Amino acid sequence: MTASLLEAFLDHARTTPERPLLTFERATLTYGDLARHVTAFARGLRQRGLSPGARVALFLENSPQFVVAYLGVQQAGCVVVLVNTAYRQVELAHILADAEVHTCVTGAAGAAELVPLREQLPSLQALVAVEPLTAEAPSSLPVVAFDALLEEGAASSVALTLPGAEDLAVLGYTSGTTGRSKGAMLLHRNLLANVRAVTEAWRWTSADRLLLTLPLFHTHGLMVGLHGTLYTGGSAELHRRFVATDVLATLRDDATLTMFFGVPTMYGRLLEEARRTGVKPGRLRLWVSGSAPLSPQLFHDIETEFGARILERYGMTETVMNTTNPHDGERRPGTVGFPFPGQEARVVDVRTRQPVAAGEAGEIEVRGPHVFAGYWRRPDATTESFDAQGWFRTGDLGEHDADGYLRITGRARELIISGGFNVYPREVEEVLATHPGVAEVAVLGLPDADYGEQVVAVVVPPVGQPAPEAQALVEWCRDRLASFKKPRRVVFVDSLPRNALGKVQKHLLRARLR
Ligand code: MCA
Ligand code: AMP
Repeated sequence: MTASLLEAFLDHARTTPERPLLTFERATLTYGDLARHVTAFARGLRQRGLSPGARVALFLENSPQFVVAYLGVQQAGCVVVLVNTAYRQVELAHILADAEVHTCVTGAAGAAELVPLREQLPSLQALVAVEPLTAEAPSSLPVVAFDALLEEGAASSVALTLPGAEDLAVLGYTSGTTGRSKGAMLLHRNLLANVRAVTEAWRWTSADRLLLTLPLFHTHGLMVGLHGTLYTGGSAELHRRFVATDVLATLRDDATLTMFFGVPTMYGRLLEEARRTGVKPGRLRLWVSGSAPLSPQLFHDIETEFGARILERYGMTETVMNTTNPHDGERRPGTVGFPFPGQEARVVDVRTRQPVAAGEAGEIEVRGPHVFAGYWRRPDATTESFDAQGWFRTGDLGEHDADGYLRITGRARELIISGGFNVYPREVEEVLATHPGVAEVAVLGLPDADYGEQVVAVVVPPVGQPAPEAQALVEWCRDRLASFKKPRRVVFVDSLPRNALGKVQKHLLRARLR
């Protein structure tokens, strides 16, 4: 019995080593090539003293090294910690300390961000550098070059045991209402169950070739795009990042591609680029959208311009993929379809926690083998998120159509989704509140034509002081947090509307600012 996605990949590498797997900047790696590097990476880590269960962070852009490190960490029996490359010191220090990361695989920019945090991260013992570093690492933090680690591993014969189904594979950091992110513990069996369900539902086979331009440090690119490719024995063209002009040209020129996955912002930009240049993509068998709501307007515009009905699906870091529109039946715009095979989803009343009838709104709950094992070292948060029957509370609001299609209608928790990246208002508020020109602040999301939602800060300056420059507040955030979390708009007010309990009434601010 296959216990992990890693094992499924190694099986393909054994039976069809010559099959192409990953093309990146015109160079192609076969299954056999990748497996050799993965095993060498795993041995290199073990040779350097990492024990099974140790946490290894990937703070890396898309590249073949990312894929080697991701699978290599797993083959060493260690746990992958995913880190968005946009994260700055506040986010990095929290994640690396919370997960007690032992080793971080990164590039020059990542090391420059990390090295000043050395004192705050006593558990961090080593960096694996995918390129020469510009920042000098302290002597207490050994740096090994990625290629040197592979050489060490290739020369080593250290024994490796494949991870078991119940072992922890990945910590995916995601925030709750508290603003401090928590590590969602995904076991090997969760990843395997979900990739089986997704590939079955989407009729994904070894004949498929995916254009993968989503970042690999988040669930969508990694656990849908890469996992599906590895599981089916298919192949992918990987881009370092999404650039609409390049993606459209690739879709026009490369007739071997069969699938594209993206967030709605990517579809909006492809459409705009196609209209501007007259360039049309070739025919694909499957276009998938997720991570944020796809507007019915964009769905129809893509159908008109590209001749394709996008398949929209719904997922979360904690659960990977939850529901999907049908591959073969009607793909209904504005909905996220039905649970994947072997999984369940329901809508419950937020007070009674009882399932509601079709057409009635409530909170979406999910259950099944794809659902994570809990939050890392946060039993309180884990208990709050599950009921006694094992249903996980997603924090998303929704309702069912009469014939069962699920619609996401809102969020029970405070969350802004900008271009598919999550921004928790509380985290931005905490950073802005430390600026001397801010007495009070509320952060909220307003509609944005490109990113879906944009971050807006409403600021009360200290009494008797002039308001600071809006740009100074934006820079304050940019220096401390990922740049995509900075406010796109700053509004100054004399006071914030509050209810009798003193809670800021964001819905009033939202109505006023629209
Ligand atoms: C970049 N910027 C953004 C965003 N992305 N601002 C707001 N929202 C964003 N999403 C800012 C940068 O900080 C920078 O600001 C400036 O835009 C230009 O940066 P650049 O990298 O050129 O950005 P871009 O080309 O505009 O990027 C747009 C993008 C990217 C390609 C749509 O945001 C992206 O890759 N999104 C995908 C996110 C994703 O994979 N989510 C899945 C999460 P400055 O110049 O001022 O510094 S997984 C998930 O949600 C669940 C599981 C699910 O269901 O999938
Ligand atoms: P993350 O914490 O990055 O895993 O983001 C998960 C959240 O993204 C979900 O809880 C939803 O709020 C949102 N999301 C994912 N897919 C969709 C979708 N198709 N439509 C609307 N929201 C979505």
